[in-house]
Amino acid sequence: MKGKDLKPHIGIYGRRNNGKSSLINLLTGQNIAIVSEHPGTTTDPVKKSVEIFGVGPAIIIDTAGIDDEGDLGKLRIEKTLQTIPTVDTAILILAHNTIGEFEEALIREFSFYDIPYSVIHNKSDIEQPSEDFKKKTERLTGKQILEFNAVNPDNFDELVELIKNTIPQTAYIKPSLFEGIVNPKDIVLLVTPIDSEAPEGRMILPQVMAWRDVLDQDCICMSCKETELEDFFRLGIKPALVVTDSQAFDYVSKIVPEDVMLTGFSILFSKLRGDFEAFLNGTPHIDHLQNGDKILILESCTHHVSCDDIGRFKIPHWLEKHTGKKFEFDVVPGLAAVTNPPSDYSMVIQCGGCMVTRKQLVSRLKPFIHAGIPVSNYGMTIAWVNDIFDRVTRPFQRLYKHDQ
Ligand SMILES: Nc1nc2c(ncn2[C@@H]2O[C@H](COP(=O)(O)OP(=O)(O)OP(=O)(O)O)[C@@H](O)[C@H]2O)c(=O)[nH]1
Ligand SMILES: [Mg+2]
Repeated sequence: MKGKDLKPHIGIYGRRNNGKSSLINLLTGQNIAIVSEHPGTTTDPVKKSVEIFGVGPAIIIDTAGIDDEGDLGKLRIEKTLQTIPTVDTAILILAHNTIGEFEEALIREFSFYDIPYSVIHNKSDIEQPSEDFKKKTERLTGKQILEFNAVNPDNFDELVELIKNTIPQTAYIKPSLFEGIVNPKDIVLLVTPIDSEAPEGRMILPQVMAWRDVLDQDCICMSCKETELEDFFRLGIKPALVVTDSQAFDYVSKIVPEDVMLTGFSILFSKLRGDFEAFLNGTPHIDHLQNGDKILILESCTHHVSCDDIGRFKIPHWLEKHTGKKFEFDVVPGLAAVTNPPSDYSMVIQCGGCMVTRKQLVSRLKPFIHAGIPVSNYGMTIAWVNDIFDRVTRPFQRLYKHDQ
């Protein structure tokens, strides 16, 4: 996982002119965001990697006012709302004793996506929060407000403390790939094909990350190409687990003895990428799909050509070949919004998600899981159409309940 994933993502929300951008400048001690007395200064969401006093490195997202007006305003509000699933924590900025339907809409989104948030009454130097307002806010949010002013604050430390306390630990913790699957001193064999797409002189990031994680578990890491796999097993060494590139599943599974656990890099990485249990339970639905069913392919990057090929061509082809049926496919790239309602789809297949955070993937799939639509990912789908799903998910049985 890249370093940026370990920085908490903090989103700032509220009506126009409430002081969202001012707060960002104050927190970072820099003139990062444009501030003006004209409502509607910030138009598109602005994402910045920053260092926040007392909090540390973070990604902060400034947004357009949630009460923006007109056609363009509506589009801006939509953009603002779309950032919510991508943040680890949110700050709701109120001012002028005002809380109403705009804030209620935000609060609904926060709770749907399980985003912790804090509530600040800014511009308290102009207008102090009234008792009625405090009560109403507490009723709607279940929280006490922090009285604040971003121009001349006398309780900056309280603000920092509040933000620190609303960042969940999961925003920092790097989950382990192998924890719970192997025991200390186990031997783990990584099967790493070196084909024409492999970079010159080095291994690719998932392989390096896996190697490092094996060592972190106090295990022994070994590695070979698929072409030396048979030679490896002639050595008489019995690994506790073999991890292979998913593209070589078919070949590798025939060589690795049945009593040796086998899985794929893409399956392993789905532990870090999205709701593993939902993928585990959703994938077998492939065999219940009907002719003409609509399948949504969710990509998370916009530029990775080789992934593009897997999601747009290979997976649709394999699914139709495996089931002998014809489906309709919708592909949504990047973190773009899905315009159709979840119920339009019979199944959702998510890419590996190497470009986004776990939280972003979990949030993206949440509306579908909520609507009872089965979800899978590339790795598990590839395993299913190769009739190897049960075997390559077996190593995870200790960790997750399996419905099937
Ligand atoms: N008196 C006072 N003025 C403030 C405070 N916070 C911000 N302002 C002023 O309010 C105006 C709006 O501040 P911004 O930070 O641009 O507000 P915003 O929420 O980002 O506004 P939009 O980008 O238009 O949605 C600016 O003139 C700020 O200087 C405060 O706590 N007290
Ligand atoms: Mg602004």
